[in-house]
Order: sequence, then structure tokens, then C-alpha cells
Amino acid sequence: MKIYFAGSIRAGRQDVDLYIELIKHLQGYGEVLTSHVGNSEISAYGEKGISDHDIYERDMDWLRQADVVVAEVTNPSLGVGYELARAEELGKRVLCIYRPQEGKRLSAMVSGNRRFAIKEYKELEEGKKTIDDYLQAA
Ligand code: 6K6
Repeated sequence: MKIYFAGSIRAGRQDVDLYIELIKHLQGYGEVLTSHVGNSEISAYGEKGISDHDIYERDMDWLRQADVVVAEVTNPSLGVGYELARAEELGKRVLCIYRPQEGKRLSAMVSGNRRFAIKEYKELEEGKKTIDDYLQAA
């Protein structure tokens, strides 16, 4: 299985440790094409040595190859929102996982899309279980 994991990069790296663990878990199911999203050396500023155009083309190519998209959507990110829209257009299966935050709500453009599976969770172990339930139900 080819898995496209989406998570905030330039919109903020505060959840990178969580992404690392979720990606490790997903690697038990197949190839995570976007494992750099969980690279703690990649700051919110940028990945060295690759242009934005090349990032875009590379990521869109991976998205086309993916069997499933798993997005951690707690930290709102333009890039993740864009990837979700393109994934929908490409007919990909999409799981969005979200940790409810006091005083904030997930964008209705994600939570209101019935083509996406949207699952709330509180911490890593529950997130992994949510992924298991989704991927094993396929
Ligand atoms: C790394 C750190 C900052 O910039 C970089 C290089 N950029 C990216 N490298 C790989 N994928 C990227 C990069 N920027 C965005 N993406 C894709 O968009 C990833 O697949 C993420 O899921 C998503 C993050 O979007 P932003 O808007 O938070 O950056």
C-alpha cells in the first residue's frame, strides 16, 4: 500500500513529534511516500536544496500514486487543505485525524466533506487505533 501522509510544514511544526510516530505506525501498512513530513530537521522555514516548484511537482506525483491519504489536520495548513482537495478530485480514500482544541474548530470545508472520513482523537495511541480501524476496514 502506498500512503500519502499530510501534515503541517510551513504552517508550523509544533506537532512534528506526533507526525513521526504516526508515520512509523503507517509504515507497518506500507510505504509512506511523504515521510519527510515527519522529519524533525525540516523546520517551518524550508527544506534546503529543493525549489517550491519541485516540491509541488514531487508531492502531486506522489499524491497520484497513493492508494490512501491520511492527514493530521489539527494544525491548520494551506498545503494540507490543498492536498485534501486534490486527493478528493483524484478519487483517493482520505482519512483526516483531528485533536479537538479548546476555542478552535476544524474548517467546515474539511469536516463538512462527506467523502472524507473525519475522526477525532486525543492522543497518539488513540490516533494509531483510529488509523488501524480505518485501514483494516478497507
Ligand atoms: C520543508 C519545510 C518547509 O518547507 C519544506 C519543503 N517543503 C515541502 N516539502 C515537502 N512537502 C511539502 C513541503 N511543503 C509543503 N508540503 C506538503 O504540503 C506536504 O506534503 C504537507 O502535507 C503539506 C504542508 O503544507 P504547508 O502549507 O503546511 O507547508
